[in-house]
Order: sequence, then structure tokens, then C-alpha cells
Amino acid sequence: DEVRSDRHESTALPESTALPAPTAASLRDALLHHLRFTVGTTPERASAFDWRMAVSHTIRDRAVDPWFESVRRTEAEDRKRVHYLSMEFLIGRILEDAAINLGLRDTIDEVLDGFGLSFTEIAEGEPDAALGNGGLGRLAACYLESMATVGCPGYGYGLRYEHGLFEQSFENGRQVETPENWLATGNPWDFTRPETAYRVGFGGEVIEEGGRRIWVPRSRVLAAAHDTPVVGYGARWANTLRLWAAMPGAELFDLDRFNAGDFAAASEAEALARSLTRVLYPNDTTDGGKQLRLSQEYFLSSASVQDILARHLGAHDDLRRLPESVAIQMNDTHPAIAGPELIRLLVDEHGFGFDAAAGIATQVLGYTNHTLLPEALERWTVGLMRHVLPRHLEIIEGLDTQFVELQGERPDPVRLIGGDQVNMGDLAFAVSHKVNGVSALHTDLVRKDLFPVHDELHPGRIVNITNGITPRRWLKLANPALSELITDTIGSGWETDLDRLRGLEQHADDPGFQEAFGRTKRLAKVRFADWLAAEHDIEAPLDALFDAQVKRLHEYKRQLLNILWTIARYQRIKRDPGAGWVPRVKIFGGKAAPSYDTAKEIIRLINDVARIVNDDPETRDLLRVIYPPNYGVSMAQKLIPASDLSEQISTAGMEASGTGNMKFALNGALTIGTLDGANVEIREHVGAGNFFLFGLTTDEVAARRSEADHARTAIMASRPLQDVLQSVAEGAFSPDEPHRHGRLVDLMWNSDWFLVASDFDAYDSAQDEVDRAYRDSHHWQRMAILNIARMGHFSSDRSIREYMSRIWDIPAAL
Ligand code: GPU
Repeated sequence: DEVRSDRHESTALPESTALPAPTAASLRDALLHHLRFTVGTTPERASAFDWRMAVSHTIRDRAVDPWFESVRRTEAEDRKRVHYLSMEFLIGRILEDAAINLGLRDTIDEVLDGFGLSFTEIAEGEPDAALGNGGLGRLAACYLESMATVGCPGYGYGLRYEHGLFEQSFENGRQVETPENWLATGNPWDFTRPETAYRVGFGGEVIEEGGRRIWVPRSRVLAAAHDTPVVGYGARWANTLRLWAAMPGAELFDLDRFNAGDFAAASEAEALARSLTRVLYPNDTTDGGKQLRLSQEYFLSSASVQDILARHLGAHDDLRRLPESVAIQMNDTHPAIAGPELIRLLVDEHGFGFDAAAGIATQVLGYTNHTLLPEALERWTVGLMRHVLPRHLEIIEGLDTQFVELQGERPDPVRLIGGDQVNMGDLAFAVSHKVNGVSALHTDLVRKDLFPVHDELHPGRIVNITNGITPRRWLKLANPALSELITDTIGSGWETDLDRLRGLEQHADDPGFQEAFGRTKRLAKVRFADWLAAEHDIEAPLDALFDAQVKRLHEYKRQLLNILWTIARYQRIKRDPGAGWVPRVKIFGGKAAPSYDTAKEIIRLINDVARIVNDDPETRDLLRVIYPPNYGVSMAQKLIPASDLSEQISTAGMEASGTGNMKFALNGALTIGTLDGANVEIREHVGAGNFFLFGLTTDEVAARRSEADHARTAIMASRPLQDVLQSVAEGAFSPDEPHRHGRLVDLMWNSDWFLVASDFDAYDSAQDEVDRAYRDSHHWQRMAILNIARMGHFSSDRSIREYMSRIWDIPAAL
């Protein structure tokens, strides 16, 4: 149901319009041109905003040639492309990242300097593109950047939410959410393509006509493309991030119904269009159950699959050969309806038989699983599915029948539709040729606990691809001082070949290098502390150990363990102030889903503890608790380089991978962590001696949970924990409302599903070990340097190359 085809992207650039070489002089001319003709002002009158717009357009222009050239080559060489479908892209700011990848970071700096302006200040005016919740969305952003850097032809497909993740503030320690508004001042990065638009149907019924099933939707919404070029490092390749916006417009208004007097129905599609891409669902590890969410997922899937087929048919006439030119990767089950949608289009619109269509879909699709948490495994009721997507329900029933047949005589077969629920994980598995977990441990558990039957029926379909992070944003951009030191020491090249960091190993014991590394850490601390003071009026003592836990608030991530331990430390300092404590700043950051009450109570406890501890003159030089509000990508870029200790303390078996863990270690923070997710592999790479391990293993967690009264038993065995819980229960941190945290204390004693009590003493001992190691500064610096040197494996370039060879079957174009 394409409205107009894509003409823009295949247009090769005529020689004559190619831009002049990007010298300071030519960039200056371009900047003044944009200031005058795009922004409509003069250097004398331009505000910081005006300058940022002009700079962004100047930089964006430079992405266009590599972008067109990449499309031209992909088409000329008829290359296979990957299409990464994700409900989330947690990008952050774009300007500085683009400038770095285009090799223009220093030149534009120089140009702005000529106007008495600071590039850094201008860049920091840009709002974060926060079209995601946490790790899953940030991973998608790292992967797009790596695809462009290694030369993997492809597209990111997502939704252009008008409002990204909510903004968090604290009122009396409580989380308050306000709408985010990143588009309010215009987005200089996207190319709007109102003519590249598809109709997406919702609801209605399926009728039979000449032996064919025909879906007659009740309403149709237009999906319009907005494209952002994604340039790889060195600008040798660029891909497209295509975000769909639901478009109101004449197309949507049902004039026939209106004329027939059905006024409400006539504007139904219009109302749906207005709400579809209005706002990102703020749940991390989603707990769905909302019709609008299913509609969003279908809107993304349908528009993207239609676009993919249209592009294929623009160059080939045979859809049977789709798997030779197209791979589609589903980022968790959120876009899993793309499977049934592809089958529907092949069967209903292109005349394929069901089995042939399902076969093609399966060869094209891949599914990445990001969680085992039962509340996060998407399920939709059959009733809702029939109401929103009646034809897709029939197709899922067909796939279910196939899948049950495959299981032969198995007594209690796994069903894609179980009872009155459609299981999106089972569906995604059934329509994919590869299913991957995101760390070695997680993939093991996916095999054993989540999909044992599927695994038996399709041996080899499940593979592991451990997550990665882009070293451009998370080292070169975020930590310029350390990056420079690294380049001075081992030369450049590590940006695209992160294994070269190994070259730092031989300097780990060198006091000169240690000192230089220490200076970069200090600089990062100053930068972060200055920002904290300016932005949040929070003071951070620079000589303390910076101990950070930043991530979404979730019980399984155990911020509660961290804050309870902080209270224990506070009590000990009070008891024995002169015991030679290592000064610590405990840094927390992260948002709770607005409906997640327990997570919000934990936020309040942290803020309550901060208020008491930070105001206590006896302890404030030795212990500080800070919780800057509204953690996001840009805050992470400042905080991570400044950190000494990285808290990765989830209950074993529950964090699929973690990626923050990688960012910290790459910036020379040591990890205190459990054997969970990618922690396991990080520890193997950096060396067990350079990692503070504690806690129950996955198997021990399962065993402990089955012990009656494990919480009470563990608390009774730990005097420090008892004291902590008692003080919280008595209101030591909420004197105005002594019982404020009673429910959390009660949860600890009576349930403690996440085994905070069981791991408390082990965590406490590991924290003692941290102090001991930190006191020996040479020892600490050595460990930190070895962490950096051995993190090459965790570049997202490595992850993407694995996807290309093991799932997508795409060779690098470069
Ligand atoms: N993750 Br499912 C999210 O951030 N959101 C989700 O909805 C789901 C998973 C995270 C995992 O919790 C984290 O362990 C992992 O590193 C990340 O996805 C990327 O794989």
C-alpha cells in the first residue's frame, strides 16, 4: 500500500554538486551560509540555538556524500541489506558524534573559536534523542553506528515518537515525571519524506472472496518516513535510520462514512494517527497489555516490511529471492508481528501459498532475545489480537498448527497460542532462522529455560552474540583526555580496531603512564563535578572514590542492595570515624517506570539516605550519596569516565547482558559484580584478579529461592544487615514519617525474591576488598589500565561482524 516510492535515495550525486574539501575556510563559509539562509539570522544576532542549528546543518551536509555513495554502491553491487527493527533507539546527542565520525571535530572547533564560540557549549545545547528506555534502545543505537563503521549495508527502522522517555525530577525525594519534548525546537538531523509513506490498517474483519481471505481494516493510518543519516567512523560508509511518524491528513479522513452520517467513525483513524507515535512507552523490560502498544508495534512492523518489499521490488522482480537481498532483525519481540505481516503480504498481495511464504519469512527474519523475566515476555490476548489484527491472528493460527505438527507425538506441545494468549517469544522463534541471546550465560539460559522445546526441534537455531558498545561515543567522545593518552601511547587506529588497546598492557606497571592515566581520571572527575554543581547544585568531593550505579531502577538490578550497604557503611563510620575509611561518593542514577511502585520506593529511600548522610558533619568527608535526576545518555557520557567503581550487582541469571558494565570498564573503572550477563565474559577478559566478584551463582540462586524463609535466615545471620533494616524501619532516614519505608523492610524480611539479604555479606566483603585495593594506588591504577587494555572484545564492531557472518549472511562492503 505504498503511497509514493523512494526516489531520493538512489539519486547519485553529480560531480558538480559535490562539496568542497572540508577546510576551516570552507566550513566557515558553509556555516555562515546556513546561519543566513537556513536559520535566517546574522552572526551578530545569532543565539546559541541559532548557532547550533547552523553548525548542525553544516555538519549534516557533510554526511550526504558518503550517504549517497553508500546507497549507490549497495544498489550497483546488488548487496544484501539488513533491516534492524526496534521500538527503541536511545541515541543521545548527535552533533558531536557526527562531527567526530566525519573527522571534523577539531576543524569545526577552530571555526567556532574564530567567532568566540565554544563547540562544546554549543553541542551541549542539543537535547538527547531519547527514543528508548535503557539498554535495549542504547544497544540499537550502538549497533547502527557500528554497522556504518564496518560497512554493513542496512537500515534502522523505528518510530519517531513526539515525546521520548519522560524527564525525571525529584520532589521531596519522590520521582516526578514530566513529558520530554525533543522536537519542540525542530530536529536539524532528519530529512522528512512525506512522499515516502505507507498505509497501515487496523481492526475490521477478514472476508472470504473467491477462496481468498481478504482483510478489510476498519481504519488506516499513514506512516511517513523521516530519515537520519548515520555516518560511520572515518565517513567511509553511511546508513539510514528511518523513523515512521503517524501522519494526520486528508487520506485518513473517511469521507464516505462522514457523509453517511457516521461522524465518530469517520474521524477514528485521525484520532489513532494522532496518538500512535505520540509517546514512547516508558517501561523497561516491558510489561505491556495495552492496545495502543500493540498498535505501535504493528505500525512499525507493517510500514517497515512494506518499505522493504517496495525497495526489493524496485530492483528485482522475484520475491522468492528475497532472502538473498534482505535480512530483518527483530530487536526483542516488540516488532515480532513483522513475521505474520511479511507472510500476509506475500500471501494476500503477492499470491504465495502459506507454506512458501512462511518459508521465505523464516529465512529472512532473525530474533534477538533480551530477557528471561516472565513479566517482560510479551503476550497478547487472542481477543485483543483479533480486535486489532484479525488477519494476523489467522496467520499465527496457521503457524501454530505447523509448529504443533512439528512436535509430533509430544504429549503437551508448546503452542504459539496457549489458552487465550499469543506468545510473542514463541512466535518470533518460529518465524526466525536464528534466535540469539546477548551474552554467553544468557544464551545458555535461553536454551535451557526459555526455549528448550524449540531448541530440540531446531538445533543450531539459537546462537550467542554477546553485546558490545561503540568505542567512538563511549571512549573517544565521552573521554577525550583518556583517548588522547591512548593515542599518544599506542597510536591511532584503536577507534576501529579496539583489540589494539592490548598495547596498553605493557604500560600497566609504568609509574609515568599510571600517573598520566590518573590525570585523565581526575580531569573527568572535575568535568563531571563542575557539571553537577552547575546543573544540579550538587557537590562531589574530588578526592573520593567515585562509586557508581546507573541504570534503570529495577528490583533485579538491586539498587536496594547498594543503598542498604551504604547505610551499613554510614553506621560504621559513625561508630568508628577514625578507622581510616576510604572516602566514597556513592552515585546513583536512573529512572523507574511510572507504574513501578517498588522501584519508586527505592528511589525515595536513596534520596532520603542522601539527605541524612550528606548533612551529617561527622561523615560527610568520608561518605556522600548523590542522585542527580534525569539520568540519560548525555549524563552517562560525563559520569562514566569519572567513575572508579562500577556497580553491576544484579541477581545472577537475571541481567541478560548489561552494557553499562562495558562502558565503565572501557573507561578504567573496576567492576564490583555478580556472575551475571556479560559480567562473566568481562571478568574472563580483564582477568579475575582485576574484578571484584561476589554473590550467588545462577544455580545457587535457584536453590536458595526454594529454601523456605531464606530471607529471614540470611538477615538473622548478618548483624550489619539487621542494624541497617532496623534503622530504616525506625525511620532514621525519614524522621518526619518514620514508617515511610516499612513496605521495603517488610519485603526484605518476608519475600526478598532478588536475594538482597542472601548476598549482603558477600557484597560487604567485596566492598572491603575494593577499599584495600584503592588504598594501594599503584595497584589500583594497574588494575584499571588492564581493564581498559583488555576490553577490545566488547566493541560493538565485533558484535556487528558476528551478526553479519552468523545471522545475516552479509559480507562487509568496505
Ligand atoms: N533490556 Br526485554 C532492556 O533494556 N529493555 C527491554 O525491554 C528488554 C531488555 C536490556 C536487558 O535488560 C540488558 O541486560 C541488556 O544488556 C540490554 O537489553 C541489551 O541487550
